[in-house]
Amino acid sequence: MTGDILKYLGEKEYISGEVLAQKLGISRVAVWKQIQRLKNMEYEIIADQNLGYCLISRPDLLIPQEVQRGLSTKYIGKEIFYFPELKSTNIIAKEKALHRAEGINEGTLIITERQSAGKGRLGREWFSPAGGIWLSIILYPQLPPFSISRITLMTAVAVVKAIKMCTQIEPQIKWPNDILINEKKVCGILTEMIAELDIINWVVVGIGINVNVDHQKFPEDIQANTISLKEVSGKEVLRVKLAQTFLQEFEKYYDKLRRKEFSSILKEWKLYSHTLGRKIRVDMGERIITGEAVDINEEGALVLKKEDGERVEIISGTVS
Ligand code: BT5
Repeated sequence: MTGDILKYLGEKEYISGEVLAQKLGISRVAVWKQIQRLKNMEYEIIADQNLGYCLISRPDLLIPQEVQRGLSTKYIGKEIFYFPELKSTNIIAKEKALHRAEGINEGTLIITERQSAGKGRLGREWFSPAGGIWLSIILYPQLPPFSISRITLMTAVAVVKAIKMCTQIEPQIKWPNDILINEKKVCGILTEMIAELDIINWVVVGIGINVNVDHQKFPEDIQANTISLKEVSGKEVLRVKLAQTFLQEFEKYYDKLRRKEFSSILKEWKLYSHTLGRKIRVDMGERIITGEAVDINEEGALVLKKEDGERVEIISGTVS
């Protein structure tokens, strides 16, 4: 309902309570109540006895009416479930993804202001205080299960592009799912899926970006390796704008992936790579391999050249 009133509330121009009431088909008292509700949501609105109401500024909250305002995507973010706080957007997204038949469509988003139990890979924690972008996207790609690595890689490219477009900062991608600025982690991606032998049932892509977060709020042991966009740019970054830009880029690259144009995405990925050409150590859980990162192949796997010259392809692991 507050979404409806926002359609008519002119930015920096007045509209009378009476006209608003007529347009919405509600009483003037009901209009007043809606205005109070918007003010509680940090919309700055002034009221003048003769002129009516005027919207002065909008909050930088990731609420659906703000994220969807001016969003030019075709299907990513058409449906948004917003929570001021929750455990993990990936948990909710995975529950929702099961309900495709009941109208949960490709591109549905779960967004929150903070997570109390944000998840990283392999059961690791993801710290998600207020000020970041913590969201998950539900996808139903008609692609074989191995494409999951490609989805993570294309998401990383979309994040880098969006950060570049909104802040002029150019981050780097550490294979497979970290975005770094000055060698410190600013964003992580968690891609989860359920698949059958040859087809994916659903994918949930979780993205966490430290936008206006103070990294000193993180536990001491990770402070030295983390950073936020605000800390790099020296000022707050508009989260709504960044989220919209990311969603637009995400849709563009996901469409390319579906059109089987992964090669061109991979080319861009390589431009932003932090990993290629370095001597690295990959922890794969049951074993650790060291060598030089020489390539990312067409399936999104990391190609490592060991000291004895043997080349190995690694599908998932933690690089250091
Ligand atoms: C990741 O895991 O990097 C995936 C993070 C995905 C987070 C998003 S937020 C929205 C969605 N909902 C969720 O519950 N999750 C997703 P991994 O590569 O395993 O890295 C985890 C490690 O990153 C931790 O062990 C910490 O060392 C570090 N870390 C935790 N929180 C961080 C933060 N906010 N910024 C930078 N590094 C962090």
